[in-house]
Amino acid sequence: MGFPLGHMIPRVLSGVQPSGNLHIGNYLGALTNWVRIQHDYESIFCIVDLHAVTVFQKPDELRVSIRDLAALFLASGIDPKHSRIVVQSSVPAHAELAWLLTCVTPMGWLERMTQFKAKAALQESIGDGLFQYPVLMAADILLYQAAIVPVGEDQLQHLELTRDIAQRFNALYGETFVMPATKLPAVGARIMGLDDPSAKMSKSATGAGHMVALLDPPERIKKTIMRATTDSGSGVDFETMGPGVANLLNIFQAFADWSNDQMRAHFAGMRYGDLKKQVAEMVVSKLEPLQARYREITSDSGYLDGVLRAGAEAVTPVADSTVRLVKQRMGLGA
Ligand code: AQP
Repeated sequence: MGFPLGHMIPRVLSGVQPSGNLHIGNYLGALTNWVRIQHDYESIFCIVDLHAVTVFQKPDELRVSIRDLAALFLASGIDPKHSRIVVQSSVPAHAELAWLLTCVTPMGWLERMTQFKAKAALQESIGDGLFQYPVLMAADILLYQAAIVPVGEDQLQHLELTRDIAQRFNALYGETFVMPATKLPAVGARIMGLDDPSAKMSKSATGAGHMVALLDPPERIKKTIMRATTDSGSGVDFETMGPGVANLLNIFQAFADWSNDQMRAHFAGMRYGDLKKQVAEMVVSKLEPLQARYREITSDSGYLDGVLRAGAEAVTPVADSTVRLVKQRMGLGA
């Protein structure tokens, strides 16, 4: 299936955790960007289940989430004839490289990670895996010598750390890793919670009106958006608008792919109720076909198995050769 990974053209790597319902933030911040650029590169998209278990996941639910996420990648437009869809835990080299990189990563670097601080604050007991999360992410990227990593804004700090780790390794042991560049989407890099536009939309948030999940039925999507927090104004004013209104406009623009001028011409002065209605209609119209494709894909479990098997088989030789090189550089092995 597809061409063998040969590194003739630069590689793209990105991933999503199967840690809950995928939302429009994940979709606009990551997936649509992946789909847009996938054919310009050798593309690898991971279901990062080893990241998901840095906080407790119910095993039966996790098993289902992994497959659901793979189906959502496909339904969003990832082309399995070209791109590789890989379940992280099915390629052992991810964990092996993560350990080797842990040994060159100062703890102080990890203590500065804002996502660790935010997630740790929500846990009663903090697992070491949560602390090491960014090193595993660095391993995911460096394992495939990825040149481009398309992510949302919340991952910028982790990408910076990945480059620091790669640089440190290269300085200690000689040139080994390609330096990965971050690729943010032009619009939609940070979608905020609909109930609280000061916090990013997040799978693990529990508020009822917080997010629109990709598989939410149309009525629910409309209800969530119609209830979204705005501000004390009544009509869209591009100069003075608060974060809630800006978030709704951002969501519309990212889905519609409109220019700033088009947005201003269309929405300036519009009443908040009408703005919400139009945002809801736009989101529903874009998610309905995705949901139909998702249902089709999940009705054929053999197809999904084949895609995941082909993905793991294609990337394993690349991953293994990087680990071999790293171990050789470090003086490990017989
Ligand atoms: N709100 C967001 N806006 C834009 N992009 C976002 N991403 C996440 N939230 C937003 C991007 O989605 C990709 C996958 O994210 P992830 O599942 O690996 O982890 P996350 O960033 O921690 O996402 P969540 O939704 O907040 O999940 P939980 O609650 O499980 O931690 C990344 O490219 C990310 O930038």
